[in-house]
Amino acid sequence: MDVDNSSFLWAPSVPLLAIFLSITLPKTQFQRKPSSPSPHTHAPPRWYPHKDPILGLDVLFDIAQSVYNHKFLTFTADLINRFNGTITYLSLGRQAVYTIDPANVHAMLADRTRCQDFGLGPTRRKNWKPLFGSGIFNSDGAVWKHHRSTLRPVLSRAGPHEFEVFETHLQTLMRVVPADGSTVDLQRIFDALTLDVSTHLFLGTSTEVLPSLFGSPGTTDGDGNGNRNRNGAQGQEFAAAFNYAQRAVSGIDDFTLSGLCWKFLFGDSRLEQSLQTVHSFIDEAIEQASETFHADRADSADSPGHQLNGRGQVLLYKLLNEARSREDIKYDIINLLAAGKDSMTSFMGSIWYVLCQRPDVLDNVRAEISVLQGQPPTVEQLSKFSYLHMVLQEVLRLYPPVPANQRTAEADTFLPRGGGPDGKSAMLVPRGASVGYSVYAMHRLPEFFGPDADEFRPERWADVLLNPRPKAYMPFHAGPRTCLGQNLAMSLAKYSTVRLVQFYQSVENRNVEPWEEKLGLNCSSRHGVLVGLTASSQCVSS
Ligand code: HEM
Ligand SMILES: *[C@@H]1O[C@H](CO)[C@@H](O)[C@H](O)[C@H]1NC(C)=O
Ligand SMILES: CC(=O)N[C@H]1CO[C@H](CO)[C@@H](O)[C@@H]1O
Repeated sequence: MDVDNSSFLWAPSVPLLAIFLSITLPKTQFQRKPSSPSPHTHAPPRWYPHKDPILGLDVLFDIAQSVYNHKFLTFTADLINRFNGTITYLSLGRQAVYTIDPANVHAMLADRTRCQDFGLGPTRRKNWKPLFGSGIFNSDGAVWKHHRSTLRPVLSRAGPHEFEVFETHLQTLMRVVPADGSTVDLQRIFDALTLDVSTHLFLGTSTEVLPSLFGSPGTTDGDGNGNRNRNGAQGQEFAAAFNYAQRAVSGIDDFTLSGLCWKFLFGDSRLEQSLQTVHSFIDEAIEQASETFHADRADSADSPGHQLNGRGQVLLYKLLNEARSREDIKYDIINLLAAGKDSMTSFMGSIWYVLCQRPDVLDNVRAEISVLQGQPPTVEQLSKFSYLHMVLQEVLRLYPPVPANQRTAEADTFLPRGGGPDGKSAMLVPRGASVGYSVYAMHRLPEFFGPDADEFRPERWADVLLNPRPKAYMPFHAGPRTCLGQNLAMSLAKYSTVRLVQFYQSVENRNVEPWEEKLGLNCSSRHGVLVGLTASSQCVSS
């Protein structure tokens, strides 16, 4: 399942590298004159002092090296900081921008008049198409708007139904994961857990990958309606195919010599196969659900009020209820699974990476949730744990699951900073230029978070100064494309943190290496999150 181990050392980092180098750019003329002068005054961009003024290979080399050393995030942060937050540079001869200035990032993502000038870029739309279609993750303009407005209302806030699903899978976790003090990798466990939870929530049946990791049968009974349980081996096959397809469409392995040779000689037959596995898994789920859905419809014609037999909570049924095409529904589901799974794994992994090394923080959480006396929290109770909330905000600050991202200018436009000799004036951004941004770096800016910005200190969120939140804080990014799963993500993270603290009396740190980035589709810990768990006597499941 873990393809990363076999790949060339810096291969997983390539999406971010591509972002920095804007390899995904369409043809952009170097220092192209803007076609329509804007009413604002702009200084010329402040250029990186390239040693190679034609292609900018000097930057390429430095970045490749930082990626090789798993220091891309800190390297770019330091570099851009030296240039007052924004730099214009050459990426294989094309003009590109990199910024960690919150004013620029807000203008690009959230400014009403500006954000429409920036899109995902044509190459991403093309490369991602085989897996994501023209889903929410891979479309701009009217198509994106259509997906966004359909998905927003059906991705409801987490309520009692979602909590019940979380609980089911956390019970499984507690049942199958060794709690005798032996070392386990929580990141791997969370990777399985988040897939099991999201398939359960979105499809109504869970992949049950987590128990099969430990050679244990699943316990949930699918949709409880006699439909075939899509668990165990089939779930694992889907998980492996989905992971591989995500990597392949993102082009990660194209940057390794072995990957390229392989593709040249044999084509990517594994991608074809993976895509087929993913698509048929989802197709089958939709097929089953729609049969049940129509049966329910027929029933409820006889007895109104009995609609959907309670399955109305499942996202897939809600989408069927909207009478959308199967194709549309399939891509919505695939896009949602991709959006939620890796980012959630990263988030939960980071929470425990911190907790196992900070007994003081863990003790405070334990004290706060002791009112529950080992019982699962209700929606209401969970929302009241303010210390827990601060801990999670602080984890998202120092370890943002989506640490860097990119947009492409789709028109000649401008950004408020990056021009003039000191980089502090507005500057033109020509059509086709890519603009990369690092949330990781923004989250560590002392101007916004104080001189101890690099430290994990949840209490900072209680300071009035940081209330309302600083402009530089955007773990879910900002503007019209801001994360749609934010509420669900926070609820699942909080709920599972509470339950795991209750389940385990001690969580011993077994990480020996310092934290290093593992960049892939999202950012996680390269060495995993290693802990030794000891079950609590208070809260053992029956
Ligand atoms: C801690 C966990 C998560 C983090 C940090 C996160 C972060 C993000 C970020 C930064 C974006 C914006 C990407 C961009 O602007 O290019 C995004 C988009 C999105 N996220 Fe999340 N996400 C998380 C969990 C989830 C979950 C659980 C779901 C699904 C239920 C989800 C669904 C989405 C969707 C659908 C979009 C696309 C929105 C659009 O383009 O209009 N996310 N997420
Ligand atoms: C950053 O800004 C300061 C003051 O505005 C200026 O003196 C300095 O030269 C700038 N640094 C760079 C690298 O442009
Ligand atoms: C490189 C990267 O960060 N990839 C994705 C991680 O997950 C989020 C959504 O949760 C996507 O928006 C990113 O594109």
